[in-house]
Amino acid sequence: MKMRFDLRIAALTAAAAVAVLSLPGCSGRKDAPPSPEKASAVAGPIEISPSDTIAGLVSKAARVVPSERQLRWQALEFQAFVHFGMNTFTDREWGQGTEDPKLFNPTDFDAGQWVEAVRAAGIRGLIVTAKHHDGFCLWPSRWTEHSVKSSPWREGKGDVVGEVAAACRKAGLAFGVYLSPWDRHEPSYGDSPRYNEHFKNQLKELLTNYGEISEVWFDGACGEGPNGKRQVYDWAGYYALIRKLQPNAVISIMGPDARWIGNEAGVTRESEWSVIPVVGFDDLPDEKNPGGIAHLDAQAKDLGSMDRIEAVASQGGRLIWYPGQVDVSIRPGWFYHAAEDDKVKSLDDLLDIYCTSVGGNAQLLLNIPPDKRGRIHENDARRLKELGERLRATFAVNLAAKTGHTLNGSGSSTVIDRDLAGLTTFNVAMIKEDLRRGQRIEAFAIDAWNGKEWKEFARGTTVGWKKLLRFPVVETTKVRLRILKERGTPFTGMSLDYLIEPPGSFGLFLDTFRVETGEKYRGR
Ligand code: FUL
Repeated sequence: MKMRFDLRIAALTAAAAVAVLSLPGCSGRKDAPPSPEKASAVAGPIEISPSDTIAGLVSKAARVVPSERQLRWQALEFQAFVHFGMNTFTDREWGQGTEDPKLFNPTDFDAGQWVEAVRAAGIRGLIVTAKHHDGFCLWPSRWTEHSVKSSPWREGKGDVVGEVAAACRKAGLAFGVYLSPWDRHEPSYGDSPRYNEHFKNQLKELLTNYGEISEVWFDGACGEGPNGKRQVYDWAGYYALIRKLQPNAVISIMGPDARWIGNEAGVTRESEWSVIPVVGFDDLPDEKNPGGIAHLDAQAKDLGSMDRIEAVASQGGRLIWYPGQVDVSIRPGWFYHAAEDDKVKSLDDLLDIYCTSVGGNAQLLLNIPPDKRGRIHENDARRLKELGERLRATFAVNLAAKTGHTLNGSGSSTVIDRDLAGLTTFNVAMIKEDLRRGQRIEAFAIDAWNGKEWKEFARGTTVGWKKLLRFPVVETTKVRLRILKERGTPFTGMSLDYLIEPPGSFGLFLDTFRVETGEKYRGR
């Protein structure tokens, strides 16, 4: 049922691989210190090599920043994945491609209901499975008969992609598409050039007929076609088409903009880096390198530590901005199965997933599969509403806002003291880095003043887009954030003021439900 993880490792496109930068002052003799005045942020690969000093590598790592499209994508934080299609009607996870299109017949399809249900959870974008591995298209593609137009639904005049895109637009949600390159129906599959043309034709329809597409989600599954040959995908061609027709769209998983987190259980690493070292310079997935980016194992425990960066530098490679996306289903399966109606994840589980993904420097892509009616089932809709209410209640008031702070020191000794507005009670903390200045924090701790001395109540490693920490209730008048380890020595002149300006990048919150019930946090 689960896909082949080894094939899901992400890819870097030649299109995105802008000229590799060699920064003066950051390579050369082992003892040469990095040159702060020459350091500037780079939204693109930075070359690393055996001649880099340790300090030089740290300096380079601190300088890699996201592209504008990656930054916008990261700010979405929480998206819905919607698996809907032939499998919904056959009660399967993977179809064969031989299913009769007449089986596709939702009795009460309502894209507006999907959008309302996901918005209730605070979700800001939606990605629909326009075509899954069985090849059945949810839009009336002119390149195949295996689509909604051959189904009885709306007498073959319907367009799921069109209705969902319109509902998202109306509600202000970002809209993206999942398009499976693996197609078990299409006869040209396996005849590589012919299928690649077919696939690009379909991609073009999706990229031109449905307004702004925020994300194109590619899975890496690849099989043999009816001719017994293995399909060789034209990734470079797919990426070029997307960049041309939808330059703001993020290409995920088998793509250069966002990587798979490495599991489908909603778990992030304790240290989740967006600055990732990759070996070599040959980026596109091929037969020898189905994972895309050379030697990048999306499931590896360590993707971005300085040890890893050093190891990659010793072989020669690049540092890229490659943020993680957590795809996880609200139910055991990706598609709807009536037998799983009572297996919708609990609110606690969803909160844990939210805190460790959105609050763990990743984007959360929560799958919610509509049922045979074409509606999000009541049980899932109820859970989404509960989740949204809980998140809104918790994050409504930042108890650390509008209070004074002082900043002492810089680099690894940086301490930010913050006076609170009187005695304040909280059990959630939030820290954010300004990613336009890269991802730099390697370790931090937060202390509370107990009237006599500072007492540490939370600590963590990476921060990135957002770090959320949950802990037993703390009551204090003053907190301080200590940066224990930081990358980017060349930036010390600028200090860490980006952590507290603009307001909202440091937060303290009270999740009252946890106080009342004494609920235990089971995540990190
Ligand atoms: C996998 C697919 O094989 C699953 O069916 C599902 O779509 C998941 C999100 O990606 O690769």
